[in-house]
Amino acid sequence: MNYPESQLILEEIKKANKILLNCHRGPDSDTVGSALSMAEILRNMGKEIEIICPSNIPEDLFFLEGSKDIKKVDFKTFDFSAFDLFIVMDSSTYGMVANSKEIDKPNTKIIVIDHHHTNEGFGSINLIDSKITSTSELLYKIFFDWSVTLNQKVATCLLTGIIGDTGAFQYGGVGKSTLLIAGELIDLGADKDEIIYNIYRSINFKTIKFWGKVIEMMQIDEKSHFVWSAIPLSIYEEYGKDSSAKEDGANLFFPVVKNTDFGVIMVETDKDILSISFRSRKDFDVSKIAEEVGGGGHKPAAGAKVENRFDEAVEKVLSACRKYANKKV
Ligand SMILES: [Mn+2]
Repeated sequence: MNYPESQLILEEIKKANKILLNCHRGPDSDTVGSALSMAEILRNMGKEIEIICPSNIPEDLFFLEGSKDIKKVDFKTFDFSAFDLFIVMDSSTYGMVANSKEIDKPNTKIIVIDHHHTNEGFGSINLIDSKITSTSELLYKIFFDWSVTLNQKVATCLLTGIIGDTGAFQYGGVGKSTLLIAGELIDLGADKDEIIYNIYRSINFKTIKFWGKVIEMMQIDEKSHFVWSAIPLSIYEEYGKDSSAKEDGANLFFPVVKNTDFGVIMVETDKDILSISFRSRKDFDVSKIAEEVGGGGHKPAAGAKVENRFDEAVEKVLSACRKYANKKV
């Protein structure tokens, strides 16, 4: 048994008929892989499942079966009453689930399964393991506790989540356990090459050009040892408004610059809404800065959303960066 909570969660699932699952705002491979694998396991148990998300699913994940059926909903108006249970995965706050801090949790019973160390434990059962590199890896361990068989579809979704959240096994925290689980998933039929091809080698030309702009506008703060780039809405729109361009660009260019501790990319994704990704180069904990501006995440990678006029929001983020950079957290 990996986790005592596994059984408690299974008991709640057995009691429920209609179960709701989520993908968090700005969905990534881990949240989509988690939701789709859980959906498959629960459907095989005879449950009726719906997956909801406040944002569009990125096209590079459409190779995952069922990804196009994930419903984009407005959490303000969505009717939760038809569901017996809401399993929330890979989301550290309810704001990350609903895409707004202003929206209250529904009355439906919530189970939280996550790996963010900033998770607020907002469910009635919370299984949070912040030592695990991805929620998909955590689910592998839960499914093991449940003694369920993983088919090829489940294996593919879980490996996609693991590869996405570890940057193809690059990030700190990846060790024997993650690699052994990845090996098991490949044995179960997950196609590593297909996953890599879809996630890392299927980039829109316009997005590449957007990254060119991001790099051109990148600045280095030599005193506080970080790089940053702030992209206004006009440029984001000019280059096609690709919803995953910021996250992917953050992974590629912001944790790699010599003589820095971290990098920050800020993109105005809608008028006066600044979406921010922080990436650490080595041991620096960027989740502290993200929390300072109302976000959260992990030590090597974190994010936030600041609603303010573009230049004011950028200034707010930069001053938080300088505050923590000088503290040497
Ligand atoms: Mn994750």
